[in-house]
Amino acid sequence: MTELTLIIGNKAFSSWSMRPWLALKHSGLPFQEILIPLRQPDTAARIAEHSPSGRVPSLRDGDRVIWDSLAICEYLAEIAPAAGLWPEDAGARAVARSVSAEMHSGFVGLRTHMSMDLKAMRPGVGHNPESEADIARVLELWRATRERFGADGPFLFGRFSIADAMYAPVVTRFITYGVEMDEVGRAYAEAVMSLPAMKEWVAAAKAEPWDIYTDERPTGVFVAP
Ligand SMILES: N[C@@H](CCC(=O)N[C@@H](CS)C(=O)NCC(=O)O)C(=O)O
Repeated sequence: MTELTLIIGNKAFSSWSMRPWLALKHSGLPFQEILIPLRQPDTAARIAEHSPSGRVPSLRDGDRVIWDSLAICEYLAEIAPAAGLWPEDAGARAVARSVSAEMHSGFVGLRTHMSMDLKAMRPGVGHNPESEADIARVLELWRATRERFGADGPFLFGRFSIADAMYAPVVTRFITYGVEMDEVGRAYAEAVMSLPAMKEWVAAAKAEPWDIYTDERPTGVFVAP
């Protein structure tokens, strides 16, 4: 088996990179990572060496290059079937794929007004009708999946799945921007933040030297509840 290499952006800011990294950690497959800091003079040239889309994340497996977060997660589910990255039950798996695709293609209000930032707390910033509508939908989605599929563990489909990897950066956004969550949301956020892989990613993010978002002044340093 060839060694996998995941090419990612800054851990503090690249939410798309966090998702397959968490899935890869969960798979147990050994991998190397190459971190390319975003918004630097050589960023585009460096990403172009690894990703035909000019975006990270990208995964290299021998002569295969897989780009785009969800495609990478799907690939990992195929090469590491024992990791159970999708729920076993076909019905649950279909819903897990639906909520993952919904995250991947939607929630523009949330992504635009509440960018992931694992270095800062900005309670109150970014709250507007678009982001609030997305927040309501996310909380409803978490409640519905937990209620229907969550009996076997604290994650959306019980045990950790790609759906949780997709929503992990939403959890950190809710913390950074002081989003009020219901009880189900708070418990789910705690489960995600308690994952050893998540702790490792957040610690590395906080130690990074780069700052990207200088326009809004943080009111504190990111701390998971
Ligand atoms: N749909 C893509 C989105 C990837 C994306 O937008 N990545 C950003 C970083 S989070 C990027 O590479 N931006 C290029 C740049 O900032 O130069 C995915 O799911 O992987």
